[in-house]
Amino acid sequence: MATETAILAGKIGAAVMQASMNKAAGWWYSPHMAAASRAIAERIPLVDLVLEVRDARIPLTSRFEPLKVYPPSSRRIVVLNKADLANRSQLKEWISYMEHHKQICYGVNSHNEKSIHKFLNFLQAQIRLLKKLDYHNSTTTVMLVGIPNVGKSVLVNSLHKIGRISAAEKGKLRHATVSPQPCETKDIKSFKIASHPNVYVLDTPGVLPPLISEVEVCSKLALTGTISDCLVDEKELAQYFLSILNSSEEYKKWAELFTDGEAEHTSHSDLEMKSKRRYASDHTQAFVVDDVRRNLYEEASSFHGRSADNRDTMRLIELQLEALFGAFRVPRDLGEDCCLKVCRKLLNLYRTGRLGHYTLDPVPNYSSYASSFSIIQDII
Ligand SMILES: Nc1nc2c(ncn2[C@@H]2O[C@H](COP(=O)(O)OP(=O)(O)OP(=O)(O)O)[C@@H](O)[C@H]2O)c(=O)[nH]1
Ligand SMILES: [Mg+2]
Repeated sequence: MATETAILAGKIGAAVMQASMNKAAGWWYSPHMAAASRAIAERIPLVDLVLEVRDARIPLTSRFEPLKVYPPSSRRIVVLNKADLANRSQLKEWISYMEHHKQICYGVNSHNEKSIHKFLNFLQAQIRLLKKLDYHNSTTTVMLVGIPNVGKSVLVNSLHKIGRISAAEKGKLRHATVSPQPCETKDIKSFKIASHPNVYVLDTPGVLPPLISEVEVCSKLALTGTISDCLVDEKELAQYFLSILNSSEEYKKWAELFTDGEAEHTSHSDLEMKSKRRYASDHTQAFVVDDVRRNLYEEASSFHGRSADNRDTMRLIELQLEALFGAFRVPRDLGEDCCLKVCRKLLNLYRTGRLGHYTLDPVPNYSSYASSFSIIQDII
């Protein structure tokens, strides 16, 4: 990890750890989370299949601690959700790594119908294998577990929608509550995803470990949105993202979009100009995203500082944040608030996949880990 990335991760991680120790504030391991944890533990031995939903960007950091005591088995599937946000080749490597260690693993994008269709077929094949001769006469219960905000409820909704349609169920479509904020689901709820034979999935509240002792784990959870932004300094979080972006290859892919600044100077139709004026403050508009990419690319590629010098790389990050005021059309007269606005918009674009695909957990080296059972147990 580059030095400035490590320094920022350390600062953010320390703030999260501090907040996690202040139990009275209720930010961490709230009473509802403790109750959910007990309810999930009671149900694990009773359900047919457990889907451990993890965030594909952090396949290791987002593991669900309570499952650590169970060895890999055909009753447990690790689902790497938000596959659309992760680096594609590293996702493949992570899946091979898990399979190499006998852990069933599947990458999915819960917002994509085709991906859900494939996953549903895979799930039913696993259930058939599990139930064998009993398959046609039995009802199957599948429980989704995981840390907050990994997409359990979106996955449940998508499976319920597609499963219900393909099973020609006439019942009313139900919805699990979904939110970009963590800790939205408060109760365990059941949804039907197949008929003849019946398959039900249980959506559960996200549960974090009562204590996390590694700062890097905390900072990755904060960046991916697993824990609330109010626990950390959002400017530091935005800087942390920029340090990851600058040390990756992702921004270099934007070069072809902006050859010789053409994108800026091409003439636009009246309609286009009107639309640009109307939606100027909406940072999710394609033309704003393009401006953001161009500014980040131009600052990073024209920067002549020493990448090994922490002060130089922090200067680049400051230049990029400065340039983003214009790209996001944020006026500078709001003082501290305008900087916060820029940082929030930047984090939102990163978290919705508009600024590249990053896998923050490196895939372990097969050979060096193969002999260490305790380390593999920690990962799987
Ligand atoms: N890009 C992308 N976003 C996703 C995907 N799945 C979920 N999300 C987004 O992630 C956020 C959290 O989704 P939820 O389904 O509420 O997460 P959860 O695990 O149920 O969260 P808790 O109930 O708080 O534990 C929402 O903004 C979703 O739109 C996915 O596959 N890809
Ligand atoms: Mg939920």
